[in-house]
Amino acid sequence: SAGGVFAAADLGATSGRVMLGEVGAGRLALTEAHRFPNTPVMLPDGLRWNVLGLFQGVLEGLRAAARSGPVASVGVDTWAVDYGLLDADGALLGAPHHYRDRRTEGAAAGVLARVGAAELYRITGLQHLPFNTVFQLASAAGSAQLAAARTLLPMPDLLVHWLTGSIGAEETNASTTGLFDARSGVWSTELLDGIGITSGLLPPLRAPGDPAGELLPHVTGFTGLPVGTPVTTVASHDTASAVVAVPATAPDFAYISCGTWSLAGLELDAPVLTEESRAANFTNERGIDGTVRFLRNVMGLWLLEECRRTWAARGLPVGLDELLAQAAGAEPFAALVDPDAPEFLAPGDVPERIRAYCRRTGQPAPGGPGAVVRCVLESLALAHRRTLRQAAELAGREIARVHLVGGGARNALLCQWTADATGLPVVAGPVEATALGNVLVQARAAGLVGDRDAMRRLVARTQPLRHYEPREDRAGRAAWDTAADRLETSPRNP
Ligand code: LRH
Repeated sequence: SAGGVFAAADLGATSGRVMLGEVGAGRLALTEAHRFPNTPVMLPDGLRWNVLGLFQGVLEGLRAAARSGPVASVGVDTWAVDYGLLDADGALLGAPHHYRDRRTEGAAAGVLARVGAAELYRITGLQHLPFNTVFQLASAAGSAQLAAARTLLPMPDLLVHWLTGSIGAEETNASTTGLFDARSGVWSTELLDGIGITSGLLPPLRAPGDPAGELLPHVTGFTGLPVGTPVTTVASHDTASAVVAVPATAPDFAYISCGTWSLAGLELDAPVLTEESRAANFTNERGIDGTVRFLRNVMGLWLLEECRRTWAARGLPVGLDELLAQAAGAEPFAALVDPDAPEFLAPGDVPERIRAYCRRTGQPAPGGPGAVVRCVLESLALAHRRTLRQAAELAGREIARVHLVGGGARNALLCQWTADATGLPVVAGPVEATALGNVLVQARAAGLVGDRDAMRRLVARTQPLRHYEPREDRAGRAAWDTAADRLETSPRNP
């Protein structure tokens, strides 16, 4: 029967993994070949990705994959916006910076002075995040590194380059750089000229499904995969891959790709580039088949992860089940924060930053882990509510159900509270949406699955999903409405 196994290398902010996806008629099954931690490293000049360690993890994953049987092709996705620079010999110029590095603080101002925020949005349709590639490049302006750079490779494309020798930039990820034209789907030469970046720095674009070359001889040698094993371009922005695997069976859905970030929004046919959309800081990132991921970044489970890291360093228990049980028992709506407040972006003592936020806004500061976790999860659920309501309004669409995919689908409290806060049913799962989306695009290129709807139906039929209904009682609903109003009207920095 027609079928195949596809290897998905998926690098996330906390771990990388190589997953194996078996695809056949009505079948889609995922197994983990290898998982490895992703720990950024602080150097005197900033926070860096350990990109060599990550590449080695991918190679080890592919070796494990080869041991388990034939692999039809390989695909790579990672988080967006970060990149490596190659010199004229094709060598990597230093370890890539992590987008949470503080070097971009204030860097946007120079770009905005030259191009103007409205103009930038008109071209790129991109939400303003201080770490967008365009602002990272601005913060490096005048550096010896940038002067020596001949090619910029976004993270997934850098890894594909090391696997195959090929040079290209995949378009879903390119759309997050702030250098890409949201309407025409190509690099914006107008913008590059405006901010003084030579267009030669940016490699040719390629689309999900395009071939990306074959594994280099030393890669096949190390991994044991056969010579000629192809690498397929996938939706290499992890969020784009996750959206591919949203198990929607009807068009009126919203999604929340919930992991380190909560990426909450809609799939559209065309970008929304209105002034209202810009003011609400919505983004028009590219999905597969020319679709638009109209969404907003919500700070996401990063807040909880940083709390756990802080508490673990003090020897406190940080088991997720235990923390969620404590949160469930803590006082409801005691303190609420805007998860997108800039002070939560950089790594650090998030529990203390939350307490400082609460003191500043006249709220009781949550003391123990249960109260802090309750504050984080209620605040995230309210941010999900605000973001999805805005998305529907800005795009002129109705939402009938919310698909929450990614690691957050394991967090039953967050799923239930998202249902309660939005007043919409939440379908939670799959947890491994990104790896599934990576696999599905490869399988489609191999002719094993059909269009977007067919891919989604396959996910819906084969993956375990959990359903959360919003609570119906009047008092319960009113409590969320009141909490939402409280957060909307309370100034972050009185
Ligand atoms: C999620 C993600 C998100 C980007 C951020 C940098 O992993 O790719 O879509 O905004 O990382």
